[in-house]
Amino acid sequence: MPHSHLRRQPIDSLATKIILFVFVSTFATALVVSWISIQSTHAYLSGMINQQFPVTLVRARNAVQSWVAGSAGELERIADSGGQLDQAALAKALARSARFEAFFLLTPEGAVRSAVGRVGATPATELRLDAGAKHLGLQRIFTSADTSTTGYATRLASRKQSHGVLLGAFRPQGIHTLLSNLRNGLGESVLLVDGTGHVVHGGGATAQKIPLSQLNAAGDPSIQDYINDAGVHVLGRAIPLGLADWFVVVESPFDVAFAPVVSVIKRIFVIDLCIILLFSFLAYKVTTAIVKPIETLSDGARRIAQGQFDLEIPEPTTHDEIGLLTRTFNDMMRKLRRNQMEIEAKNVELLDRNDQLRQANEVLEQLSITDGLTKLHNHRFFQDHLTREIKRVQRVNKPLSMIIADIDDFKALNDRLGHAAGDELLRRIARLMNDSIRDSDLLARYGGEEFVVLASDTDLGGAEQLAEKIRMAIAECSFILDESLRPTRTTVSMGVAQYDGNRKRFFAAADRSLYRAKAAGKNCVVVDDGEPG
Ligand code: GH3
Ligand code: MG
Ligand code: MG
Repeated sequence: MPHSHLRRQPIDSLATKIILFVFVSTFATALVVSWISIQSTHAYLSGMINQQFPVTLVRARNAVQSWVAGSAGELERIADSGGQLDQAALAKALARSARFEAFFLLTPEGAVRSAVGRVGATPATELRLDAGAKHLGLQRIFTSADTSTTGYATRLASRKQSHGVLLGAFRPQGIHTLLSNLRNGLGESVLLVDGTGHVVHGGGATAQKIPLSQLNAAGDPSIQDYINDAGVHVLGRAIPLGLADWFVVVESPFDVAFAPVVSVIKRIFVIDLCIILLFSFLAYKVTTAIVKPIETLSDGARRIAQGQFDLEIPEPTTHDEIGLLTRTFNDMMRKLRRNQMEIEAKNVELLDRNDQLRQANEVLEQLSITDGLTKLHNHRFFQDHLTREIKRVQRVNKPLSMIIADIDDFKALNDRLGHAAGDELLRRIARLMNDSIRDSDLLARYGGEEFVVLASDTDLGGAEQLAEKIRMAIAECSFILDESLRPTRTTVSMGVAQYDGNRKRFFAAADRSLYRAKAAGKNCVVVDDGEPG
């Protein structure tokens, strides 16, 4: 089963870094593009407003001026009609007029003498009735407490019958329609305001008063933005009307004028969000496609490091770098596995060989210290053992004795019964002697038909007793050595000596004693008396 669990990504993993990088770069790009788009939309709209407002203003001024001029002409004709300008004549004229909704006959001081038309309209108390001027021009007329319209006044100075002022009040709808028609679709209103900033005709405006001082600050005719007295944030611009001290103002709510920018911002935000999410998702997909095989590989590498060679990573069908890497990895793994198996097999073989060698060594070592015929320790082992025993007895201060035994007339027995019988006798005597000694004693074949016993912790007397015991055991035994089944008897001579601190003297003393035993007629034990020769 391939190992393909998806582990939680650590924060500093390659995948997180790539996704974060894509996210940040997409976000930054979107931010820059959005900023540029918003800026250019804003610039475009500002340009349009900057271009449009003056055009609208000039058109409005011209329209108002020509409308006023037309109205003045009409009023002039009424004034110059020749007849008595009484109530009836005014009513007749009003019925024919499309521009006026009321006529007032005023005293030269401005007091209303008579009026026809719309009831409730009253001339403003502050009518501008410049002395000496025939045309008194545009006037403000209140139609109720807080609404006003415009009128035009002309002096009837030359007429005896109606000495005073003729004031005509415009139909508000007339100017209103005029101003409304000038709008350009930027949500703007075209207003007519008097010199104090009061809105006389508002083409759809809600404001009552315009901050004229701000609009004309330092004679700057550029577009201003301000909060009007209806509490609306507006963009506005004013130019003098050229009649009285009035102004034409164009005003557009900020929200309406820049609605396209807001809509662009909204759309851009949604698009940005989609782009960022899409790219982040793609980055996640791509990263997973790259990082997952790498993770699987690194997992494999980690397992190799732990000594596991039994895994095979599923190879991708693609021929890209990852595919190549995976295939190479699996090749490497297979080779490692093969090598590992070879090494293990060789190791088993080696262990086996080692075992054999160890056994052979043990046998060899045993052989090197054993006499092949009697299976007793050999001369060489005896010498080594003696060295150890000397050291030990010196340390513990105990006696150490040696018995050398030599079979009597062995040559004759050999000659009589044959070499094989001689060998058998050697084996039987070895066994007999071995049965006579203690575990702590060492019996060895010293050479030819000679044996040696190293009796530990035994003094000369003890060794003599042991020698005597051995001698008697052999002397009393009859041996059957060949097919003739004839019992044969034999004897041994023995020399006994005790270690006195000198190894050479130790041997010499034992040897000497044996020689004496032979000289004394054999089959006897001679104990070293310390006398040389
Ligand atoms: P003595 O009583 O004085 O010891 O006389 P001996 O004949 O025993 O002594 P000698 O030293 O003259 O003879 C020893 C003989 O032991 C000579 C040799 O043929 C025989 N011999 C030595 N080693 C072996 C052996 O391994 N097997 C056999 N069968 N004979 C051996
Ligand atoms: Mg001998
Ligand atoms: Mg002998």
